[in-house]
Amino acid sequence: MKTRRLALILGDQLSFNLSSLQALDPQQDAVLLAEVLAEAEYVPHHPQKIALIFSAMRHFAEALRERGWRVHYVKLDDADNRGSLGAELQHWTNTLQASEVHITECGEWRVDDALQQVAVPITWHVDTRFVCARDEFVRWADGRKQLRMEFFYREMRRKTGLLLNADGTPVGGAWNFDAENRKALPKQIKAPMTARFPADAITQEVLALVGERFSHHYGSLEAFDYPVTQVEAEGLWQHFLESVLPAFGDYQDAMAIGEPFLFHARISAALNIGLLDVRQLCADVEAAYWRGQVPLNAAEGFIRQLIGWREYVRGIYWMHMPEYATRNAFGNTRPLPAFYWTGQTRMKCMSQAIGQTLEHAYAHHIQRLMVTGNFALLAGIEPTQVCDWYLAVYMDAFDWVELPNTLGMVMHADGGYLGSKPYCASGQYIKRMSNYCGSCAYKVTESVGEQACPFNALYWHFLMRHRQQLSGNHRLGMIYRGLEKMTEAKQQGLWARGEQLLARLDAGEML
Ligand code: DLZ
Ligand code: SF4
Repeated sequence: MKTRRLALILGDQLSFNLSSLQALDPQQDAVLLAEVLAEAEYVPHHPQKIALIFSAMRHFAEALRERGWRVHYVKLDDADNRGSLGAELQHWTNTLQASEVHITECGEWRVDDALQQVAVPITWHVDTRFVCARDEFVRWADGRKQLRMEFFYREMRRKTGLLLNADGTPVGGAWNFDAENRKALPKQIKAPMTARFPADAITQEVLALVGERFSHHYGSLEAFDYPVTQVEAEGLWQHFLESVLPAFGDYQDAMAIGEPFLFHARISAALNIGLLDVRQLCADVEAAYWRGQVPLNAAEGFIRQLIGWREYVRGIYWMHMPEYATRNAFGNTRPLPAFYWTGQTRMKCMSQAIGQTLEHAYAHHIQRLMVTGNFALLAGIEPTQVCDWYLAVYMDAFDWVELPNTLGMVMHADGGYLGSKPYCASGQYIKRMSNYCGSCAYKVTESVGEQACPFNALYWHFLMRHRQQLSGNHRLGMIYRGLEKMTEAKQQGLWARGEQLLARLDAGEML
């Protein structure tokens, strides 16, 4: 039978309610999914990330078949695999003599651009899995000189009705309870067990394939235990809701040696590839709050990440790509240190954050922002190299979410467009939020000298070298006043130690 219409479903579009699927008819139309080398290799993705995407794609294809769809599935090791999404789309459109091609808008500008080059007419569908459509965000941003997440978030709260009183005011009398989310982990508190999902036959086959083909990428496959179907992802989510969420609000910024997950949900990868639905997650968290199972700071903080920050960065991404990716407000040129790929550094915080990243393709928000990200910011690493690293090593990293977070929030390379101040911090912050410093080779209480924590001098060096750009920022005013009050000798000492550390990085030395 001749195919009337063909839907191409990408590796991060594994949702049964996907808009392109809804436009088609399982009785007559067909679906295409393709594992291709171009997508697996354009950055050296962590093997667990490739395994997750391939396994979830294969499970999704099976589930579609069970629902009566005609599915054409291209495996990476098929003899005639054409290597790229564009080439597969062209081939299958011709072979099936498809009269129309339907695609839900891509998550990545690069993929969107590549598919636009294919000589087939494409009907694009809005990605309704997001609360805020791309054009709706542009309308919201239009005419605003500076965008702020907080105002966008309030719009989204009003739009969804989440955590609102009957009169439209926010529950608890405030929109945002961020100040209550900053507790360090007390010694006696243990992180709950994480939910693990053993590999079935499909996942085992994928793990073997990925192990064989991508062993040259950094990161290990061994600990792969991630949900690969909607049902499993729902299991991970329910585990979080019941056992973890109540403490999430208090300890979401905390870090501890040997504790890669703490009170984090670990659902971001499942959510970003479409196995979970953002509206459902928010509804569940709100219901848990109304039932009295979770405190307001935990519920609000969680919902803010989903309908606030997550949608906000996506809006910014699509409004400013591809130009956004080239921004480099500090003019950084330093290459990414080799230890980002190996974790071999004497800085305990960095070796812990990078080590668990290699083991699990996961680190939580504060590890990414205030440890590996903070170091890259202070050390003046070239932003695109930092972005490519984050995109490669994290299981949940897709360009629309990773790029604004890394380039804008971590590196402040957009000059403060996305966030109002750079998230620069000395070792003191890491000491407060973790137990890393106690067993570090460096002394967090010292800023100069061989034993001194590198974050300390690099922090002041960063502030000194960008004084012109940053001293007018009112959120850094107090810090710059502190700097002015230091003696000339102290400033010179910090500068010299900073220069020494940067020279070591330039010489390829391990810190
Ligand atoms: C990240 C990724 C990988 C590793 N492999 C594939 C693939 O084989 N096929 C596919 O359709 N998508 C893959 N992806 C996701 C895309 O690279 C891209 O990041 C998303 O589709 C966002 O547009
Ligand atoms: Fe990190 Fe400095 Fe603490 Fe060591 S002393 S763990 S380098 S913050």
